[in-house]
Amino acid sequence: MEKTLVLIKPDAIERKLMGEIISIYENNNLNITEIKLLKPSVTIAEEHYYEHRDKPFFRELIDYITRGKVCALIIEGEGVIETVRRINGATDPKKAAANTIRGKYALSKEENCVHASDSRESAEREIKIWFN
Ligand code: FUP
Repeated sequence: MEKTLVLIKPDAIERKLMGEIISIYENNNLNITEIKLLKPSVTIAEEHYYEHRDKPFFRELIDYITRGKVCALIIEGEGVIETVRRINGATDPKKAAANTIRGKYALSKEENCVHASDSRESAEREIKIWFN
């Protein structure tokens, strides 16, 4: 069965949106099979965002994701990688549809509430990082 790694990121936790965001996944009939709340270490954050290591925004991205608690979820189901990315919406809330999580709640393309794996390969890699 297909799995994806979702993160509810610090800006959303700080604004008490964790329950609301989890409800959105559940209301879409998705199955959450693992969940944990943690303050990520810099090591975990750097591993997670490895593909962005050479980008100009990398340090800020690591500071942001490690500044508070993150809720990590595994969601399972057929086609779940694509479904969750559709529910999350575009990276930049200015481009995200109004009925998506980022369209409703993201503050900016940096503080954009949620992460979800973008392929089976990244899901497998990211699940190992967050749930060893
Ligand atoms: P996504 O797959 O939608 O989470 O987006 P990306 O993999 O392109 O980007 C991952 C994270 O990098 C975003 F969630 C926020 C951050 N980012 C920035 O901080 N600045 C940018 O210009 C682009 C992305």
